[in-house]
Amino acid sequence: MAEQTLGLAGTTAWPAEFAERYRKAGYWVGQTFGEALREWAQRSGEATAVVCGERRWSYRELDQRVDRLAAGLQQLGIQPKQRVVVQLPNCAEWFVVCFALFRVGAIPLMALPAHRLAEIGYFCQHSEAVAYVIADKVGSFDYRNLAAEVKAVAPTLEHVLVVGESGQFTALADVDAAPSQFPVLDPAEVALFQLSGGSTGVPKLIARTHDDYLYSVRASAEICELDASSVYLCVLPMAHNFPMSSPGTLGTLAAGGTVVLAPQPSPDVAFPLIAREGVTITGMVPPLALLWLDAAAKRKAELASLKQILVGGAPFGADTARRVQPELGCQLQQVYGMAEGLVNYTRLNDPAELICHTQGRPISPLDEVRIVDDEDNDVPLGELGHLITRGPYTIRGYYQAAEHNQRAFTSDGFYRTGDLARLNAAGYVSVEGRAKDQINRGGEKVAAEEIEQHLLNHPAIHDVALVGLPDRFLGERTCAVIVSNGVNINRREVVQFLRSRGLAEYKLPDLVEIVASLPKTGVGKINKRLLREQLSAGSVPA
Ligand code: OOB
Repeated sequence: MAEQTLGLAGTTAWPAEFAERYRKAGYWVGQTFGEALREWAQRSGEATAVVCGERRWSYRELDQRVDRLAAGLQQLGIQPKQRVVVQLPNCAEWFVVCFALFRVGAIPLMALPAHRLAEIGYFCQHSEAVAYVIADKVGSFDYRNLAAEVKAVAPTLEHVLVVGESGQFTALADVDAAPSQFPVLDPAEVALFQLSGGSTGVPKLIARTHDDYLYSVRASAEICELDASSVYLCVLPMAHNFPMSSPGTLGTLAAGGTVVLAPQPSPDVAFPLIAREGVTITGMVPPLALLWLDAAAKRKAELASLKQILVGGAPFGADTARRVQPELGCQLQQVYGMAEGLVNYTRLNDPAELICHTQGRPISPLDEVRIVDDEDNDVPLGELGHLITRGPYTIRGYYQAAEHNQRAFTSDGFYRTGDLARLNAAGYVSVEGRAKDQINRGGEKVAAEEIEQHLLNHPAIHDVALVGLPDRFLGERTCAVIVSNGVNINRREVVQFLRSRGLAEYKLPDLVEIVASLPKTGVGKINKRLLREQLSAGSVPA
């Protein structure tokens, strides 16, 4: 059977019978994000939608700003289905940019502030982006310099739009026009690109539709019991799927609540914001939760308004999970999700046992979660295996990646998460490991192969394996195990080399080990399991 595609070439659609099922169940409601914001503005008009520093925008004001920018983008010549890479720190403009793109039918690609030339250059090339949106500077890093480098490698890029001082580029503030006619869009079409944590040489792009993403947003808001009185503090980078949609900033707006943007996640910045704005809910990765727990010992009073905190993105130990309620004074919700789709939550009224020991159950009654063995056979209930899934907001294929999709999805459309997990009789998931070649560095995903391929370009490196080693704070940290060409090489040089290739800082190896040889499997692949064991035991042949 010919594979169905969405309107955008290189995307994979749900088979018609599944799409019909998701519509019939009332999950795909046939609304675009542009229309959704209009509805929220009509409903919540003067209520505060976004707080960013001293700025407070009502829903009406946000909607009006989006209209003006959308009209300005149309005047620039931005067309439906064109791709735009958006790389902004946590700021109110991010909403205006994304929703304006939604309204004109252009497709934002959700880049993270940490990305550099290697990543952004690739995103622009692979998505054939026509525009790139940045902030002028964050701390000492000048994104305009990065944009100049990106322009040189991305021939399709026509516009660089800058929040702040534009330098040689176009100021976002100048992209402004009186609201006009916006195109009628198909909600079943691609709304945005999320990024895969990946396990291969290059990051994969995840095309999410208006129908599927809005469903996950609304359903998440419901599960987390958000309403107009909810105040969500966004401490993680806002373009990431977790703080964006699980339930995140979009879930909060869908519920009529208020989003407060934190420029940084540290207790010194976040706690005073919680006290000032009466924050009721936030979401974070486990290392940050540890920091907050430690800080709360002396500053619990500042957290008085906090009702719940979502923790996910990486394993959160049961012992730490148990500390949340007594030490932060709020309910914990564990979240196990992925940018590809499937998100699980523990529910607010679940027993402590489930909240501390599982990563929750899926959002949707139509999420299909299976635990299988190496041959894709279902394992008995409660046994450990590979988690595969399909459902109303889980993609059926990565963008423009036909070959990789053969491996990443089963022939009947289940996404292979690469996670090892078990299910209980109530459908709750416990994530216990990983089969994919990825390191989860406190929630930040590092694809081993991507870093290895860069390192193999170094003249002193003969062979290399990137592995994760246990870390008390991050859960795992990265170690590049190198067989040299007889020339000395140390961590400083390795890091410098990867930086010069434009890699994001979080991908730079925490440790470098030089060894005489790497253990191999029977078929000659590097045996990473054995290597990790040898490293832990200090028994690698040096
Ligand atoms: C979230 O999304 P991604 O795309 O950055 O990473 C997904 C991967 C999962 O396949 C799993 O390996 C890991 O991150 N993961 C967890 C976890 N949550 C995610 N591993 C253990 N325990 C957890 N609770 O990380 C993400 C997306 C939406 C909501 C929450 C997290």
